[in-house]
Amino acid sequence: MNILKPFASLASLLLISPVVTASSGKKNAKKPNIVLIYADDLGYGDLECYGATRVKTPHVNALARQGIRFTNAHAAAATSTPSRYALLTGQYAFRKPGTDVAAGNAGMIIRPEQYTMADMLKSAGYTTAAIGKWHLGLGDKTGEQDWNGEITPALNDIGFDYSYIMAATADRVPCVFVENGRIVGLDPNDPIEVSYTRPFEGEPTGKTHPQLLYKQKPSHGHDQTIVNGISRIGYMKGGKSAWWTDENIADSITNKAVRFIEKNREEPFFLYFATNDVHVPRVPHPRFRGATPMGVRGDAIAQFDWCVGQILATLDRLEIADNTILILSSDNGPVVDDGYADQAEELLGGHRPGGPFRGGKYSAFEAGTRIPCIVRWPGKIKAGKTSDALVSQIDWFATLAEIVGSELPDKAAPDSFVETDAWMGKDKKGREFVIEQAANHTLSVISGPWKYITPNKGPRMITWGPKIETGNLAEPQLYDLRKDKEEQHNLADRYPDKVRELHERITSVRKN
Ligand code: NG6
Ligand code: CA
Repeated sequence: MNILKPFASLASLLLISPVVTASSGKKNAKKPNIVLIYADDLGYGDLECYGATRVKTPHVNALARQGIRFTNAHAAAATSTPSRYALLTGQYAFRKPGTDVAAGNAGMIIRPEQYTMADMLKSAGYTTAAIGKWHLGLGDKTGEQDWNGEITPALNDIGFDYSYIMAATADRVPCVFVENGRIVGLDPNDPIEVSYTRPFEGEPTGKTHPQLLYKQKPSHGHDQTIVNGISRIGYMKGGKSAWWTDENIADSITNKAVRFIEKNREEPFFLYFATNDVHVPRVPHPRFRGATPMGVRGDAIAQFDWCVGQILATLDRLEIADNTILILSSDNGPVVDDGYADQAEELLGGHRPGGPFRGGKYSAFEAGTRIPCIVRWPGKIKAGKTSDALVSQIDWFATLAEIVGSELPDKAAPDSFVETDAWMGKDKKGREFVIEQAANHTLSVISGPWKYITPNKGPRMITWGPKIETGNLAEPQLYDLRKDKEEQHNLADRYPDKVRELHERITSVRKN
């Protein structure tokens, strides 16, 4: 593991092949494009190339055949906001208050003065875009955005030249797309209002008008403003011409992504493409309905695979696939019932969204943060590799910085290490340790075969809806993941020294 901060090292310069650009005729190091495909709530076991049999994912499978597929890769946290925060800033979310699952009207969590992955790539000459799910807040202060005008600060203040985003999640208002800080398709005669504190008078909600829920009903929570026959979290009024149609979200964001790639084909670009799939409410386009025997959750995976296929086809068509690093992963582990009665549970039929791992989204157990991760870079990364190296999304920042030869300012991406050798398949071990953050902020650490979960007094099962084991226990937990992937045998009593060592590791990371 290289813990040095990246600089334009010889290694990184060698990674970038010299080409002659048509326009200048000068010899130039043409930097690789970077496309980061980030799924939502997609579990370790949800893809065919990770063992799923009840859903076909041909495009992701192809990607895995052409690149390196990691079996020991981790998101920094078991929910979206902290995980994305860590990915884009290279700083653990537990260092920053206010990084828990954000409301749809949360103020921007990454502040303009922070140095993000997008800033880093922009300063290295990239044109940058964020398309899809955002969930890291917008505007200066929670609840004080100007939804009818320009929302500022927005993504252009943290390094993204272009953005086309959902403010939070599909189950949270406002249910609109925001393009470069402005709601798309808003009619000035029907201004939009958003609140997370009080309902708007006269506006039906899932609670007051359950008969209006013709598309999906909540199983827990999600009983506020109704959009498209589905009730959501939060209240919204007006702005009807701008409301999205859930069935079209995948198409809308994929079209924008394809257009961004087409437009920037000549110069290096960075595309952060964060899908809504497979988060709730799962409402795949009708052409994916019935694609799997698993109902909407399976069909949403098929739809996700289609999105991946569109991106791959675009890169091929424009003949830039060879000079594009494509990274595919998920923000946290899977959940089956996350608040809508969509039959995901009834139709699983033996499918294990978390693969062999225990727990799920929100959880300190492995399925919470052990996620699929594939990196493809034709000609640089050997095709068809599988790696057990311990890797984490927290390192993508520093790794990409090294690859593009970008020098990081002081204090930027403080928790991010260079993992280029693991990506290239040369380093088979990976990180010394990986820190995982559960929804209740319980920290765990993996080091070699060991996984340690810090003691905490929370309940064993989530109490507010999803049927997921939290991983909480008042005593320390120590598992040997090499022999006991499923975290069944707590060895803490047998190896007190290991427990102490790993606990200290967490304490020292926290302090630094
Ligand atoms: C929970 C929501 C869940 C999901 C999650 C965030 C309820 C009852 N449940 O609070 O549906 O939105 O937050 O998911 O409101 S995440 O993947 O964006 O982190
Ligand atoms: Ca998520």
